Amino acid sequence: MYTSVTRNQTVRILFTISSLCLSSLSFGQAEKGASADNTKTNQIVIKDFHFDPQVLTVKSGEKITWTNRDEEPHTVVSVEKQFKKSGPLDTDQEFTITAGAPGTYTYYCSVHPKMTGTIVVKKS
Ligand SMILES: [Cu+2]
Repeated sequence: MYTSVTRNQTVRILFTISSLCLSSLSFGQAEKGASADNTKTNQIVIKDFHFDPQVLTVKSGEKITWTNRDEEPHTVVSVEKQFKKSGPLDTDQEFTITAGAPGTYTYYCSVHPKMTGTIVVKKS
């Protein structure tokens, strides 16, 4: 008898929790839709001598921000000088560009030229 009551309560609590989750989920989506201002920022993290993600696909006009999470300084330099290069980024320092014309942009770190990454810009 006691166990069945407890189980009923557990079911009710689980149901309450799941409906709370559902309502916060739909609220989050509504909020996201309201703040559609076309200035999406795409993040690239520099960690352990790697650009992550290695290949990033963005739309023309979007922002791209690199953040250095290494203790070493790194730079972001376009192989074909298609965008402005960064200065040496210290730990936790950021560098931001705005994606230009559609195309494929490869870049590297001038301090460690084996570090490379690619940005694919699509039409917005
Ligand atoms: Cu580097």
